[in-house]
Amino acid sequence: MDNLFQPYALNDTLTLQNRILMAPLTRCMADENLVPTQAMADYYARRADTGLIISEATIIRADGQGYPNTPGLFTAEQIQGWRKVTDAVHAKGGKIFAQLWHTGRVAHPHFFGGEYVLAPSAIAVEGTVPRMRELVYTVPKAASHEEITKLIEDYSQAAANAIDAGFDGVEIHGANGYLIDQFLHHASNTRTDEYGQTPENMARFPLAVVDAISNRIGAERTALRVSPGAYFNMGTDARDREVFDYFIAELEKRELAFLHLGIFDDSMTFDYLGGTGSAYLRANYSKTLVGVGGYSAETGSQAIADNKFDLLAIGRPLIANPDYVAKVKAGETLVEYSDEMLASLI
Ligand code: FNR
Ligand code: 8K6
Repeated sequence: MDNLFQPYALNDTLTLQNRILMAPLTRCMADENLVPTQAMADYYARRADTGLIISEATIIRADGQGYPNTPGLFTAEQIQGWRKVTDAVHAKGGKIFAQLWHTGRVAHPHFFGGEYVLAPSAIAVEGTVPRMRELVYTVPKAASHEEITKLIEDYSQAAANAIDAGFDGVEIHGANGYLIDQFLHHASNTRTDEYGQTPENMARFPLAVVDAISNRIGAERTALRVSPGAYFNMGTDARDREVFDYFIAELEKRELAFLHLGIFDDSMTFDYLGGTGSAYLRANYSKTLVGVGGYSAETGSQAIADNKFDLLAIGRPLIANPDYVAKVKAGETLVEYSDEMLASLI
């Protein structure tokens, strides 16, 4: 597993101390103003020996909220709260990116006291908010051109706020059926204007967000997570393939810090992608790719050796083992993850 412990240069600006990334993990532990707490700073600092921490998804503005107590990056208090986190991680020699999030139609007016949520099209996601079963998802409002322009500005501002808060960069959350992903799939985007119907149109908003943030903070500090396979908060549609073919080809032209697959289990295959999410991205994108989803250090190291991706993100095992990197290095037995562990930050 030596390959996991080699440093990795993302670009001229950022070199990671090893190839194990902490995957973004929503914990719903921010305070009532969506400000990160001292307990969160301690939690992230305990994981500073990973090559890069990607923060839990962090909302860019109030109407992006879809779950209780998810942190934000849009008030001065939230920026200060994150400053405590980034300082604690840096003091221990780590690096940390903020994952920037707007849940789109997976938001709920309950959380921000609004009248409606925004999405590409007025198509509701089925079901109810997890662990808040009384909250049924609402039919979203299809975002107007003005609202789309404002969303792009707010993503860019949140990225600037992340840099103010001391983050080393940002990962745009373009995965898992949230706002950006909603533009990229036919099941959630039926627009007939320049944001819908064709691959070029459906990729327009996601690329505008990528470019606005890259221009604001530098492409070398900007990363993106994508889910070419529809599997979470999203229906499947074989036409999505050509949307992602176009989108990924456009990303290939940009010098992003990395591209990260969004998936819970990378052994899942998608007919229209012709295999797994990581194999599809590897075949269509030549730059730094982060793999994730059900890997152990052993299987992840093997996947890197087999050139399936360059960096390995670890999620649930890092919830169960704050000292994951040290334990793997020393060959110690890991504590197994269980969902009950989500109740507290260890
Ligand atoms: C996640 N995942 C996730 N993904 C993301 O992009 N942003 C997020 O905030 C979260 N939050 C989150 C919370 C919890 C409790 C879990 C279990 C997962 C997905 C995560 O980053 C990762 O892709 C999966 O957990 C698969 O990796 P592991 O856990 O098999 O290593
Ligand atoms: C409240 C947190 C919300 C953010 C993400 C929650 C993650 C939940 C943990 C596991 C859920 C697994 C769902 C996998 C979907 C695959 C469907 C085929």
